[in-house]
Amino acid sequence: MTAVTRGVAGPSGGPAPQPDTVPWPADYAARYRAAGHWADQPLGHWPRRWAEAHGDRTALVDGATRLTYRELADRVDALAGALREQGLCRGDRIVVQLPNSWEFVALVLACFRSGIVPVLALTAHRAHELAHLLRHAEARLLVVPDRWRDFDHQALAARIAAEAPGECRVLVKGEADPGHLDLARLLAPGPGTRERAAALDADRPHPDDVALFLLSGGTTGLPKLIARTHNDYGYNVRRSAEVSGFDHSTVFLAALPAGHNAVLGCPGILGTLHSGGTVVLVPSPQAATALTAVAAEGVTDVAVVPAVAQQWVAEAAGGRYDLGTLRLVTLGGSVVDPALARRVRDELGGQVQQLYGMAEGLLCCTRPDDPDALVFGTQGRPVSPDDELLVVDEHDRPVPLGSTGELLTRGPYTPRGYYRAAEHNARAFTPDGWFRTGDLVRLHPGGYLTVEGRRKELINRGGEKVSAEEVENLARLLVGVDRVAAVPLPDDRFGERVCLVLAPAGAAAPSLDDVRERFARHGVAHYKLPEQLEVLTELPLTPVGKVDKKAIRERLATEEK
Ligand code: OOB
Repeated sequence: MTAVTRGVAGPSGGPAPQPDTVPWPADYAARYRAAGHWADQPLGHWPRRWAEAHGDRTALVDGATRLTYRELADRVDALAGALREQGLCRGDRIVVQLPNSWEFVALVLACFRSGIVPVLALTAHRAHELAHLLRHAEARLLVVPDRWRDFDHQALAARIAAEAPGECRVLVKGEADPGHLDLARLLAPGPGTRERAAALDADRPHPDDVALFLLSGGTTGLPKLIARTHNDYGYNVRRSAEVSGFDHSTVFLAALPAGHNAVLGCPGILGTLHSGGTVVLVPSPQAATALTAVAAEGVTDVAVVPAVAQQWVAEAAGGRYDLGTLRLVTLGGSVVDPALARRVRDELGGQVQQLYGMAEGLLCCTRPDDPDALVFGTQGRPVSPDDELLVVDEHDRPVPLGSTGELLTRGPYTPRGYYRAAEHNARAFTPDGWFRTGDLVRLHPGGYLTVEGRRKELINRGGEKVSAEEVENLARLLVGVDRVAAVPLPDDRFGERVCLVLAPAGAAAPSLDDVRERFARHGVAHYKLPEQLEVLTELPLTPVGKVDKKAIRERLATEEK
């Protein structure tokens, strides 16, 4: 099993080994250290430090379970030690697929503490995605709930862990089957926890090591892994908490999946804990559940995608919930209609913050004291003074200020490449390290930006990103039609939905139900299943012979009218 390397240069004379990750160039790293962005501390010391500062305050609320900072730190130590005892080493990868729960938070922190690297999957993922993640990360452990929303995750995990290339065990939250590890047992502090914690202190990860892997929304076949280091993610968390005004009185509601960057660390769960506040975890963003939790726990801050905000506004109508404690409602992940953003402020209460970000790094947001024109009319400005933004045309030439172009970015928490993806990195990054976001934006005076569209081929379904290429590859494989295109179509509820376009060349076209059934049987996550099927005799082509998706979208749009 290879460890996650820091991309060091090869021995003199010999070819440099192919690094797993792409480091920041030394001059940039030096600058980020000198500016204090990179604290040069692994994140595993956080829970103990938080416990020293806020010991008896409530760190986490999950249903009837409430954990103080001290209890959280004890459980993190216990779990980190127990994972090491199971033979997991610093640099080993584990795939984590857990619903929002205090155990999820403790596990991520235990990974930071022990240098074991979590790959954050979604509970919606199924065999197709999980098998890929296990393979690509060469994971040694798959962490799942026993059952979740009527699905037997444990049985699926057993099957795909057995098919994984190396030895991969299964760790279960809930009732573990024989042969599987039991998360509750590993989390329980006991005799020996202290000694094991001391051993962890002696073998801490390096601050430039990978702390966690986030999944890219992805434009390619299968999700890429984004290696976030202790230094870079620590800054991401601290800085976003600072600009969002989080402090010890913050009560943050984690309603969207906690494995999403925005909920985990922008500032989200980690930013709240780092500020001494309280995190309330609910299993889903379902409006009644979430608003009940807001009222019951005195929630001050939430982060949601516009599609969820819309449901919350509808549910809150008539003043059914006491939402008077809300201070900041962060909207991000997909384009928000300014009219909805205003309704959020007027009907849920609190200030609105727009957040434009990506698992790849860059975060832009409006600030709590910004004037309405910026809060409702822009997606904010970068959180770090060292975020670099460049807006370019299709030939990578900078466009004039105020014109629309593709956003390229570099910065102290935007890694320079995906994990083990040299070929893709050559396309996704420029030779001098700019990440091509694929988003079309306009920059305004003062550094604020508006997102105008996108160049990349993905469908943004209520904040969940679906790669068009992935859907097309699946359609070719499972439907047996070569000429396919997946395009976004406008959707009232999710903003966009997945439309699959087929040109079956004489053969009979399958029905939408049939396609969905084949995708589901193949183990594809539900949110990627096509919601509309269009059959054409020919796919329109661009002058260079590529499928002309713009023409397809325009044609479908006129047909809808
Ligand atoms: C967040 O992260 P990802 O990695 O799921 O998706 C990133 C993409 C962006 O490139 C952009 O296309 C879109 O999602 N996006 C937005 C947006 N925020 C993200 N498009 C329009 N308006 C916005 N406010 O989605 C994410 C990660 C961290 C913080 C916030 C969002």
